[in-house]
Amino acid sequence: MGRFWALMFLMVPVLGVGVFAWAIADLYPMRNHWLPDNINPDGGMIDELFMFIFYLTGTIFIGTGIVLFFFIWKYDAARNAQPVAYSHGNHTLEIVWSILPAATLLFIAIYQMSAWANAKMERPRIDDNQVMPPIAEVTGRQFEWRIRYPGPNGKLYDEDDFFTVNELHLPVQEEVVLAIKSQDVLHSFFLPQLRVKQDVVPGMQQYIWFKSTRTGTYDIVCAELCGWGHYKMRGRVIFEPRDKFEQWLADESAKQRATEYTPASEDDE
Ligand SMILES: [Cu+2]
Repeated sequence: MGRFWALMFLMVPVLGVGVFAWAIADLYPMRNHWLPDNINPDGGMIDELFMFIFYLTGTIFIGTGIVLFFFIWKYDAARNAQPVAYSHGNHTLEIVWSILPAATLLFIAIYQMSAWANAKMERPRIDDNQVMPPIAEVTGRQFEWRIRYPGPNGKLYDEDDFFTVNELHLPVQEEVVLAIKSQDVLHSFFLPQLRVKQDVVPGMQQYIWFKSTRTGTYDIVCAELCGWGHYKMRGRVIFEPRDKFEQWLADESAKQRATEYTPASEDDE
């Protein structure tokens, strides 16, 4: 019976690796289950890092799966008359299995530093070496993304700002900065096709930046379980050429101004 369970344990790495290989090969019925198209020039670095860690952990997973199988197979109680013996440990072995993971983690920490700096520390700068101001502000709240745009005066955070919900318009082929924050709980602002993901922490003002090389409509997803309606906290990001983007800004702002304006009736006087 013990050998049956040994084979069952072996199924975990076999099926686990099989499913991943199937998805990477993009075969039916696992079409489009692997990474979506990358439309950010800086996203390649993130993908490389992702694949490196994926293959590293994958190899360790396969190795430990095989070792586990071997021990369950070999030391099946039904086939071993000798009772279990306990050892008091092996110092050399303990040092080896402490140093190896520590060195691996240290290596990953150093290896990913430039990707981290690029994505999270070095905010793009404009001509006079000032940090690039945000083009819009995104606020996560249960359960939507509320987006604030500067109105006709081009300045964010004043009375002519206007708002959209779950619809983020941005210019294509240029670096953009977004201010992001949360109104209530932890959310995570995730743009899968741009390889951008940032936790949104209540009480913190954060900035993210990226560039799209492709026009079109892509997903905005919340990647942090934030309550019962987490599943529906999704939006669209629409990349369009600069002139179309500016046209949209003007139209949307005018539209919202028109609905906001309620003339005072003479009876109120
Ligand atoms: Cu959320």
